[in-house]
Amino acid sequence: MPQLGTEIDATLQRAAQLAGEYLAAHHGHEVPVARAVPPAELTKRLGLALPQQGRPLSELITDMQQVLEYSVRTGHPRFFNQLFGGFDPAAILGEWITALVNTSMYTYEAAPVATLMEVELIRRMNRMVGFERGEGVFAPGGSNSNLMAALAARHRAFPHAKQSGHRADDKPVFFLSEEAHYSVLRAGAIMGMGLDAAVEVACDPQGRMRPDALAAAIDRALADGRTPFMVVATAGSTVAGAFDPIDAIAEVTEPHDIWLHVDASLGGSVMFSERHRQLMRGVPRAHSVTWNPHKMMGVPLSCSATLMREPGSLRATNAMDADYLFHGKSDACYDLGDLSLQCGRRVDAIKLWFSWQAHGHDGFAQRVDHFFEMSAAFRAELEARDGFELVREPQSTNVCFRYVPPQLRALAGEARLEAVGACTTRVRDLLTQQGNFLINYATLDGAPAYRMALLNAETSESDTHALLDEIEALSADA
Ligand code: ABU
Repeated sequence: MPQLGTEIDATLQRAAQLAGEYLAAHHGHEVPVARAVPPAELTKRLGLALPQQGRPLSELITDMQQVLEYSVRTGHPRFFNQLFGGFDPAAILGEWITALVNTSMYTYEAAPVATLMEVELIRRMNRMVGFERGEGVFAPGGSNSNLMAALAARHRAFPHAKQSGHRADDKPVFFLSEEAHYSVLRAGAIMGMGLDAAVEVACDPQGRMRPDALAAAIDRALADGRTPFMVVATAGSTVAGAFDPIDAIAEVTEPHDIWLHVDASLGGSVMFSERHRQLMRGVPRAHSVTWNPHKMMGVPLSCSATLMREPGSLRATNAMDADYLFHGKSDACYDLGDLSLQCGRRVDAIKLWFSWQAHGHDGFAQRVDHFFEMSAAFRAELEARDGFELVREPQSTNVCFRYVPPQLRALAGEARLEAVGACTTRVRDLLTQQGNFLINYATLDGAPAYRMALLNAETSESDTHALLDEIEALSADA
């Protein structure tokens, strides 16, 4: 056993020092974003075998150094690959405290402080989306929150399903845009109604669900004897960052009394911004919202709020009243376990609470505005350079584009699209091998396009210009 106050102190102090050096190194661009080492080679270098006998705590500092060396530096200013990036010292402090107090979110008695923090955060986030009486919990990610919303929607339409499953005449059907996150589709499979229960609705050229196409799809489903029970609007789509028109969609769903869920995993944070919250106009008309503080708010993964307009929805859907845990008082509003899909549930509230204390509402608003400004500046830079083409008119923090190098500019039509798409994936592979930038791509309108995610507060304009310089250089031979 390590001696309290000696080995633990010394090891944690050394770990804190290394953490500081780690963050400073990528902040100063002294290190690559990632080292692209194939799995077999990395396995060899890491020496992953598990020992029979334990090792001294102080020795694990070497292991920590290895983890830091070979992990992708998602806090690096040139990490653009996912819908998160950067680092937040206050949230990291909260995460460290979370591990230190190590508890589970099912009962107030096991997690009094974290429960009260979660209740306060959920209350605030609910108010921000216009759910004055709402309820909610944190979930392990946006996919899980979307599933919870789908289960609540299903429970409202088919309450018998919880006890006895679906009946032959239920014929459930739900609707999502063709650019919605795959977790929404998958919810149909998980709920046992199958992927065929999902209808993908056409989008406009910016990637927003078309309300007229939704209305037509609902009419067709009703004519076929199916029961529409949920429409999922997306606020900040995964690839294009598009915001579906929630108000117009609610105009379609309300006459049919269909549950409206808003997957605002990416976009929920626009509610901080006076300038940009209009993108979510109509959200108080939704029944549920998914909102990920681990995206635009920069809180470490995972942190996803599942918000419900009507109190009681989650408990009615998920409660099992396990006596051994809740002791007959599972309706106590501070025992959150019966609201969630998990039993043991990690604490995600503390890191967000700490981050909110450090930034305040106004700090988050500035952060969101800053990302939108970076996105506008990046768009302008693409326009100013020869050969760069926007694939979608950006609506938020994602900018999707292709680069047409001089040698491909004479091509036209399908041949051009195919050649430029192939060049995009080759150059992206080269960028990943080099490790100085990490940027993702996705197929849009028939060919791969770069997806620039501007969600990293460490990134400066010179980082984004350096990326474009590198794409130009690598495309010359690709
Ligand atoms: N779960 C959606 C986010 C995926 C991404 O970071 O690209």
